[in-house]
Amino acid sequence: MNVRPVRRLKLRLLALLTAVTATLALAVSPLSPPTTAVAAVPRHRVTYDHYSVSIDGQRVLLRSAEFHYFRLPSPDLWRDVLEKYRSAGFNTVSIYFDWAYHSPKAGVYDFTGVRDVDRLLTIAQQAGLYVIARPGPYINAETTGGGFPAWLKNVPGRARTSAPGYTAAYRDWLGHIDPILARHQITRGGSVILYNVENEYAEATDAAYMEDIQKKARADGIDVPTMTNDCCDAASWTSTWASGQGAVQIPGVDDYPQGFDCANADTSWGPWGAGLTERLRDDTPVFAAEYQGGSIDQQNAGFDKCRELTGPKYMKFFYKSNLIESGATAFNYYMGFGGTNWGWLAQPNDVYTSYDYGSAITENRLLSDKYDEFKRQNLFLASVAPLTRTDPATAPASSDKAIETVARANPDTRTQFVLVRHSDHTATTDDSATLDWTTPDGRYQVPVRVKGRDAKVLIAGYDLGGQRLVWSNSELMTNSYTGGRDVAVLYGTDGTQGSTVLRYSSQPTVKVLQGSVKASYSPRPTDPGVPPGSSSGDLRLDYTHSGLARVLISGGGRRPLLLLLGTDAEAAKFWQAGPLLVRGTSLVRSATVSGQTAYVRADTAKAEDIEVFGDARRLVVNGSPVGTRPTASGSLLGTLPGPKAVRLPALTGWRSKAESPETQPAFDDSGWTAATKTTTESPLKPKTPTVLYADDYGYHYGDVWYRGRFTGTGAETKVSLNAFTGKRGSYLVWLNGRYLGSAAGGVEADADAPVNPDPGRGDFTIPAGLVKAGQQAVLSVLVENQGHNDDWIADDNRFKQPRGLYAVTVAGSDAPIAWRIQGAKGGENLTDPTRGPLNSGGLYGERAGWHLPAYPDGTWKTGAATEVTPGVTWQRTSFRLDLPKGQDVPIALRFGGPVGQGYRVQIFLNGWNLGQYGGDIGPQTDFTLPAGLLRQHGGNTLALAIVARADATPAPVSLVALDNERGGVPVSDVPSPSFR
Ligand code: IPT
Repeated sequence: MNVRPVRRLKLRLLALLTAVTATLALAVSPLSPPTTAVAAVPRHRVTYDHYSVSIDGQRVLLRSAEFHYFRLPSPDLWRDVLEKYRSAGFNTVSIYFDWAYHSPKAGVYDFTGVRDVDRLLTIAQQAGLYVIARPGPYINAETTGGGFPAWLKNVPGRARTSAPGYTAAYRDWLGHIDPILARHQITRGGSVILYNVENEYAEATDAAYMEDIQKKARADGIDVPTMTNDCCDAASWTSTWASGQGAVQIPGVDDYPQGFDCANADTSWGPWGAGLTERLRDDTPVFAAEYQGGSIDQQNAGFDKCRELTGPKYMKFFYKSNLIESGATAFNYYMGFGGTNWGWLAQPNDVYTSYDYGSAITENRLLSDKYDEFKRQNLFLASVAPLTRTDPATAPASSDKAIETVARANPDTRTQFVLVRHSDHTATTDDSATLDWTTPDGRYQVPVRVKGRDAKVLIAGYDLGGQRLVWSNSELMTNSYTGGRDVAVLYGTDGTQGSTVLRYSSQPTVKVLQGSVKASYSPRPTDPGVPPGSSSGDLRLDYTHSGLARVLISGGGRRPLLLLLGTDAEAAKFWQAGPLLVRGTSLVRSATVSGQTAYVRADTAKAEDIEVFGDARRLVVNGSPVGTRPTASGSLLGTLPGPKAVRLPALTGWRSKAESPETQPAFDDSGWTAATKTTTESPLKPKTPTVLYADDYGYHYGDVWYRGRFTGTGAETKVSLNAFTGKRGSYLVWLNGRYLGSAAGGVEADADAPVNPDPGRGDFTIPAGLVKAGQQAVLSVLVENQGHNDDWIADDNRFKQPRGLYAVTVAGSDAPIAWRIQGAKGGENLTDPTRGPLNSGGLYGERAGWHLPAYPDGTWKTGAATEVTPGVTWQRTSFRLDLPKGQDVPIALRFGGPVGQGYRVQIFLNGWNLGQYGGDIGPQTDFTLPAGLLRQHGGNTLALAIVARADATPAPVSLVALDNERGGVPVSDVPSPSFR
């Protein structure tokens, strides 16, 4: 993201479950549900109108969250996360496809292993999710180059326009990705339902380009509707692609009402606006193409602060307000799970290694309180079909001006949805009011209370299965017909009063099974349509939201209803899985019923109860029969075991070795690339006689070494350098083997104003006598390329900012300097295609395979590197894990103490670069070691490359288990080639 276009108002604000007796013969149940024969692939049709998207003519409310496979390099874990999405009530996942992740070199593409997006799309479908496919070509997403491969910096023509060079390049990308997406479209039996064209494309407004992406997509077989995400609100951006040349079928809008100031999470409240998704066309649904689900951490506050910034209070107020005020029926929350900027995936100006994003599902795949809130809201949206077609309606008057209401109604069912919130949207007070509510079933005085920052969506006139819900001041979470009865979960703020009114044709029988609930029945002979003398009337239940109350209602002319009335926390214990409602466990992944056996897949962090509501008499969880007893609620109650305790090994047996031989004058660099080019595609022209930009020589990611030879005059006093590294980067300088020091690298030279002449200037004093007259001197410079700028505003000045040396002068000499450059071994011709282009750079150890498993480090010094000197020092060890099978134990590498200063550490697990630690980089001390890359049952190799700018004592590291769940998904080891 770019912070520069301050003229845009909103963007200006950026700166800112008892022991159980088994009663049933368990032996009769098989341990897995019977599999059904594979049917012919069904094909479906996606349409849309003013109200919603429809699939095969059925309106569907799209509940999506964003997921980046490229930030989780372990395909089996894609299933874990996507199942967690589904269990939170999402029915859709939105996925960016990152061009840079797949293409090391123009014309070269890889869709295998961790890059197997065909497998990803199959898993998404198996998890029961529709897919919004977002292949760019530009994606932003705080990923290096905004998804553009760095080789594109060498392609002439402005990126994100119809310039011929760029056009040929993006058409090649789309030519590779589109056919994969096409065969996974819902129209061909897959689950891709929408195709996102470009990303927040506003600044270049090249309509022919927008049109061509769509033409290309159609030619490649894309037949689902096209869409786009317009940045941030229709009023401030020049183009929405809602009409005219380049228009998409369903234009959408991005909204980030909380902005990104995680450091001020406790005080931020909507600095970027009300977060109301605009209607861009009358014949398409209102689409929240990206709606803030977390935040980047621009202040290095740590992602827990970002989770707080975008926590349940924010979600309740902003998400519910947007639902009712804007009438949107398609929501994509960015992000549901953020993941990891492993390797050189980060766009360094906005993010560090972790892309946790303060999401509902943490980087280590744990479920947060935000996950509970998504579940409460999503299950509501999923249960109540009338929400897919609503118009603004007259809202009930509030007796107290501190509380306001906003309403929508479904024109067919007349079901009403009333938003209740503080009139002062920032208020944190506790207020009560009475609503004078004319519902479809009569006029009522409804008590409401808003305690602190909150918002509620109340419902009236709703056919809840076989029931008639007249109104409730509790919020509905879910309702379903299961086990021969309607079952509904309603909830409200702990300690607040709750009332629910249901309509019957005669007085029903009410049994309070748990909790304290008062029931009263009042006939309503005067209701319209009710014959005089009839006893049709209202059953009113009054209670306090406290723990969980259970009420069974039967008779009254309707099928039985079980009402479960709880607090927010009690509601969050429920899972709607397939034909079952389940209470308890840390996660219910899926459920089926076959015969009278319920097959449930669930995770447990401790031994706890599981309660299952549905047509089942026996229970099998994770393939094991569970003893249960029937309850008065008609459910089955059993107890599940927790996980076995896990002990992680201590990291011992270290060996270390310093390298940086490149600093020595006699080092043989004859195999390096001579930096002799005199032209570059970068709009920023170098201040050196030959181009020294790393990308121009095919060295795109990670560290780059330079060696420059010149003949000494003996009068040299100072060397002045300038290098671009991206934010968080430095460069280190040696002359004739002597370390001269380091400087912070430049991020970019200003694109609009005259070029910043000193983006990353460093001046280094040359000690007298170091350079001798007439003798050859050798400058050695290690430049840390932290990743590439994005192209948010379609500005080559920004995207094509170089990495590497930009200016070099030696005071006291005008002798020509002959430069050689060395980055990742092989450059664009990958030597390690398994791990891909972003895994490793040009450190000596990386070029020599020191990061790889089985590298022979037997001659290295024993012990960890406790003291390092400027330059690069490696330490390696190996450890074995044998974690209990059928458990999910997310493990991280933890650096002890405060974040280390003056050095950074590149972390390699089994050869995979899992991030960078250090004070220059960010606040992060825990680094995710994802299962799959981490061999859970076998040997692992850990290699740390320490790049020190000064003498330093590196922080000690240890393995930590961040959770322990019985359950999870099976995870196989990701192939990790060894040193050969
Ligand atoms: C929006 C981008 O579309 C998305 O790719 C990501 O960068 C997100 O921002 C921030 O994480 S742009 C919007 C915030 C201006």
